Amino acid sequence: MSSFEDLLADDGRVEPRDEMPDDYRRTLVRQIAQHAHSEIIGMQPEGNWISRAPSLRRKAILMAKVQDEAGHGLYLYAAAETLGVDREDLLDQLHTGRQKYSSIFNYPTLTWADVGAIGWLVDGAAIVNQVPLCRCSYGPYARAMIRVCKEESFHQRQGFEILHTLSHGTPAQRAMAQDAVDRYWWPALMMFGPPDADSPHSEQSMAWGIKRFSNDELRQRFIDMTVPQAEALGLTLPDPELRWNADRGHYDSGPIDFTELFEVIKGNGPCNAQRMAHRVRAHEDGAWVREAASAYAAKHAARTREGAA
Ligand code: BYC
Repeated sequence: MSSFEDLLADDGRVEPRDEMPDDYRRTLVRQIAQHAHSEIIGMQPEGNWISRAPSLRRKAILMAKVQDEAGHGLYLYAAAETLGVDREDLLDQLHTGRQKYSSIFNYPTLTWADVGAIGWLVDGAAIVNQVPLCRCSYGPYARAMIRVCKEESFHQRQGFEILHTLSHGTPAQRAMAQDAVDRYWWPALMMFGPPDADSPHSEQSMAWGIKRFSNDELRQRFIDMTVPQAEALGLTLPDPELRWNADRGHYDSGPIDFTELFEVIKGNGPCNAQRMAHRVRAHEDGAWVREAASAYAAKHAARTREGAA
């Protein structure tokens, strides 16, 4: 057995300088880069509401959350770089459509309640998916996930609290909360990816300890966790087939329209073009910041060298 296989068999962590198969490295770069891209594209739907948040308190909380997402992108690009790839190159692949980002961020945020639904459902789904990634076999990714999960859990609670306030407010606020949940429920379930039978990467990624559970297992875990929370909110989930199955010890649910997921992944979701155009524009507008930071770093390094001489 190679030392890589020994490490996996012992449930150890693979570190950047360890030997690893090329396909393992490629799979990690693909997943971590997609994850990083999702974090920074994920700033857009909520960023849309910063200037329209209903109070100063809500605005401050939302700004902090969106900044956290930029930070998650940063940890994840840094984790990807330990595998020998360049951040500029990853961003170029995002901007030219050669790398993906999560389908969920291609849906519009039409009302303030959508900010609540994103926090509760989207961050809730993200936590279910990401807690097992804290035990991922690649050390830098696993360690980045620990902090990300702590922050996601705050995000999920703030979304729940927004919806709780709205669902206990006026009839119009309650209707707004219900409408947001109706629109975000199915796309949140699609975040977990295609069903196991149609997931080309799952088997190998699980054998390598990158994924610890399959897409369908995590989706089921999310449904089981969320149904009682919807009851606590006094809101309904838009699936008439949702019911507790005592034999299975899980909630049964209705069929998911995966053709919608595949269409969104292909670029045909409601906001794909808008999200990408905004991202490319933001990157171009930020060129001067990157140039200034590089110039500062070069000066700083030169001064340190002079001081040492
Ligand atoms: N959207 O074989 P599969 C967040 C792709 S950020 C788009 O199951 P895998 C947050 C998949 O990439 C949320 N594409 O793949 C941020 C593959 O395509 P390629 C992001 C999807 O990798 C801000 C193909 O379909 N979280 O939470 O084994 C604010 C076949 O799929 C999707 C992560 O990235 C999708 N939903 O499993 C709030 C977590 N699903 O690469 C919240 C880390 C599948 O062959 N990633 N595809 O062209 C993962 O856990 C896994 O990559 C996935 C997919 C479970 C997503």
